[in-house]
Amino acid sequence: MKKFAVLFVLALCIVSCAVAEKISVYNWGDYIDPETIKMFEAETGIEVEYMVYETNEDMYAKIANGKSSYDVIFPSDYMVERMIHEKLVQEINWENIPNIVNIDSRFMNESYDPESRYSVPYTWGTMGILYNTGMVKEVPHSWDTMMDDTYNMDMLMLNSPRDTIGIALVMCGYDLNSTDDEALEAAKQLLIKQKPMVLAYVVDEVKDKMIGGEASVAMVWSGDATFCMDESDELDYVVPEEGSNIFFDAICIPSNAKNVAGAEKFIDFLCRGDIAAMNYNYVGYAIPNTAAIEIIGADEYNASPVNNPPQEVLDKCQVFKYLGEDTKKYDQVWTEIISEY
Ligand code: SPD
Repeated sequence: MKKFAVLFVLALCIVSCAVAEKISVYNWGDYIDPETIKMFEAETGIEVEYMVYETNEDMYAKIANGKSSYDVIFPSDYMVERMIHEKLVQEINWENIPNIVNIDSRFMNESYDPESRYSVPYTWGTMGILYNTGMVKEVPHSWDTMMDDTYNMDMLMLNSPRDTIGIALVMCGYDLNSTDDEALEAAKQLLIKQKPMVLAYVVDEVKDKMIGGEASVAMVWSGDATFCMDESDELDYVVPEEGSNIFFDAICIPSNAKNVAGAEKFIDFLCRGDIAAMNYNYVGYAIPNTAAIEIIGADEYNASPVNNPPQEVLDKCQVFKYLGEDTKKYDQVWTEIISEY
């Protein structure tokens, strides 16, 4: 009888150990269809511990201080480059990601990961202005709109240092990736001058605010514009003529991940055509997944000018680069903008 009880406890332990596999996923807010997480858990038995961040810099700070361990993260281009440089992400074993065949080869080997050793393409997009057609005096074809006092306390800016400083540099006539002191000082002064006109610095809240008609114009990422435009016929999106940022968001496995095999299964799952199509329909961002685009229907997918900007728009867009030690200059400028009145 005693022997039976011991065996029973042992069996229980084996069962509970078998269901206890877990992965920890750290992603941008509103960047996955929650239903896909449930599907992954049901299909694999792996529990997903899911946490969100608002900016690359928030995510980086958590990973770089070494106190938190995640199995899957979603950095953008320049942040992938930085994390490779600082050995914070590990090489991907492509044998364990067979669904990588679904990713359009044009999105592989990008400059931030030239041999595609560390990152799996997830989404891409542009930065531009989302505007309420009933509340603006004209289509905001220029970034100067964001300095126009007609929109005093009626404009939203991104609470994201690299994006906002990058666009201010463009507005001052400098390169989006400039590290020149004079250029950064000009960008800082512009943003300080703009500050009293800004209703709020936001990230994910931009959607509720624009859909709710709380502001006329907002600096946004294209996928969020798509989401908002699906919800409101009053909203439209433009990439200003001075040029802008084109970004590529990727999936990586941090160097200190605890469950690499689980992370690989999750990443492979996200590369499946049906899953990427569900995520496209939910988050609104352009995707590099050809199998998903086939499921969505190429005509329907390509009909969106927001997610498929014409070549002349793309030609004016630049990718953010990792700036090495000069990143500190951006941190300093951002602190001064946010604290200055
Ligand atoms: N709501 C999540 C949005 C994520 C967008 N990433 C954009 C990165 C631009 N550098």
